Amino acid sequence: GIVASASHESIAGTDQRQWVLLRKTLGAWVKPYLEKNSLVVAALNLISAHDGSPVTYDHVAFRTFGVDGCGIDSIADFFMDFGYRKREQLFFPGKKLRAFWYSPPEQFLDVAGNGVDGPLPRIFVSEILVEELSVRAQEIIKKYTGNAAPAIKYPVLAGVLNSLPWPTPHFAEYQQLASESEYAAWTLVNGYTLNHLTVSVHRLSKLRKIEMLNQLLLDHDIRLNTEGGTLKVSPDGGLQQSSTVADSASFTFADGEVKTVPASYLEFAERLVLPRFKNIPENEVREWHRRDGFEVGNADKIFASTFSDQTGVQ
Ligand code: OOG
Ligand code: NI
Repeated sequence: GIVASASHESIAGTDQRQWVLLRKTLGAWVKPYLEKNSLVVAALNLISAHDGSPVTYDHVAFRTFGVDGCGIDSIADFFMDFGYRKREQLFFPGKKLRAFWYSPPEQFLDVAGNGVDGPLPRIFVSEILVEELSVRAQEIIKKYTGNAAPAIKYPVLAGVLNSLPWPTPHFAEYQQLASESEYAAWTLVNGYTLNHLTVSVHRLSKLRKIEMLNQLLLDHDIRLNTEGGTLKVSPDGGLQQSSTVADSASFTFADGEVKTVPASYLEFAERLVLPRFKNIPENEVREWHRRDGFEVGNADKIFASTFSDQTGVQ
């Protein structure tokens, strides 16, 4: 009796610590992202100033190279170990990309709290299909992914400490990659840093409709990604997304060249109540009553948030 209950208690205790560590890790990932991306901070401050509700996150996203153990699983394993569940694959043949999304432990879908202390975000991880790129691009990528040891065993550390897991690249290689895939070029100089955070729009109060939020941002000169139109709407209408254009950062390449490269961006997602739950009173609607998941057609356009024709930085 005593032994059994003691061991049961200690398991429950371990469980608690697990969620604290997960939240602190997410918080540590957000910190350098906010330090590097002043446009994101400006957008978040604007939202806070115009809306009384806590700002919470729908999802966070990462980019990876699908080769040498540096792909989707390198980052997803951490979240799976901490209770996340692997969900659908999304495929982008034109961009030579694929992605998976991961859902958080269900008990944390609707908890109260601000930022990473609120509802746990979904995780979206993509990878570039390296073997489908040109021989030259593959050579460049593999030169770095092949030299990512020992850091590649600890991608979470590289991410939260904002430190590239591979050697500093040369500018000519970066340029060469960018001419073939701006996604690959971004990943080469940003590694496991957060690609974007996404504000959960329907959990806001005054700004809980995404068209109102977009207008507020535009009125304050915060530029939004216009690829395929500012508002991205899934065919079923239930998932509506928009995003800022990426910030830029100064990067010192291995050959000493200092250049401006794209950094990260902020996204916004409104999930509408599913048709079968449309009669539920508004104050009883929970996250699981809403459109879940992602949408290839939306995502395809959101990727462009870091591309030069959106950022205006060559
Ligand atoms: C991810 C773009 C897709 C979404 O929510 O569909 C996306 C990226 O830019 O790496 O974020
Ligand atoms: Ni996203």
